[in-house]
Amino acid sequence: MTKMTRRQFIGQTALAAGALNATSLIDEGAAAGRMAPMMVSTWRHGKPANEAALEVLRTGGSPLDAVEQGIWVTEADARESSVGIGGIPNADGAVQLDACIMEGPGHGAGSVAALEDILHPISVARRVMEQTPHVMLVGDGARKFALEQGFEQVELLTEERRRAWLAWSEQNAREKAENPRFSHDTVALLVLGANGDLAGGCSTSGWGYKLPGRVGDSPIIGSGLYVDNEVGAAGATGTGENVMRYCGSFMVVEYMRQGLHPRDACIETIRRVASKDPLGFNLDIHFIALDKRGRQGAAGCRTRFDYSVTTETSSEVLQGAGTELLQRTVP
Ligand code: SD4
Repeated sequence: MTKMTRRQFIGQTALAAGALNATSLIDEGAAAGRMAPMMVSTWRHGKPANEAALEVLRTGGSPLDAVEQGIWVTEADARESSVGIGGIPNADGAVQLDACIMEGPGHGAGSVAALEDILHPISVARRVMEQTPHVMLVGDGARKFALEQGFEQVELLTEERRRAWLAWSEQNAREKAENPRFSHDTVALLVLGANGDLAGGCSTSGWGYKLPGRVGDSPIIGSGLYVDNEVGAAGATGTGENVMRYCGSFMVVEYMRQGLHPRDACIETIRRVASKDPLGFNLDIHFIALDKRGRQGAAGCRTRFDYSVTTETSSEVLQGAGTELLQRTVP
């Protein structure tokens, strides 16, 4: 029997992952080159964000507008414990938000981190990109900038989260260590416009009860998000510390540049990181990717990684490649 090359193996894993999505018409459409506009986002709750983004495109908005306004939906949903209002606070009981936005044409990027009191950090990130010579503002500086830009001050800590935080803060150090509060709702949203331009955004409240001032991967360009209009876009969710040490989203885009299908680019990124990291496949990292041709894919370190894909003709929650596929030995 002839030995499979690495590339052939990757092709096979793509087929296997494709089988997981057998009910989806999305990949078939992409093969026929008919899938722009397309929205891809993390998790099941990305679907309403995708649908809002599609509506923005339909009414003449740009991919960047679609990203921003799509993410508004998740940021404004107090039930989501990892994004915007209703996010789990830090160890001091303050909700600190991280977000970034990036557009393919011109490589504009804006970002905010550890931002308090503002409902839509994604919009503040866009203002940083459009109104300042900088890429990133953090903490009090970001908050001051947002207020100067006319953003309203909002109480982001809901009563439910305040009570949960109080109960958490009364635990002793050992109990806290045994019950880390990490939640999985970060929204990353990638948009391919009908004109072929890409944009992306990412927004989160991050690690629940994190140390005050802790910043994860989500607002870091190249880690939680990366967009290259020549190639594609990628976004991440999961334990930020394990993404930002490897520039995860940038790596996914670079694999797409080398010709990999978006799903294989996500798989290869996780495999490469796992091969270097002491945590191996226990990294808890997940990626979504969308290329310039309207092909999409996702992979994550868990048996199920749900992500959402929306086009003009369908809006679905799909399953990215999971650990079973990632752990198959590469010959
Ligand atoms: C972080 N990556 O702050 C974010 C959290 C996350 O799903 O994605 N949760 O590390």
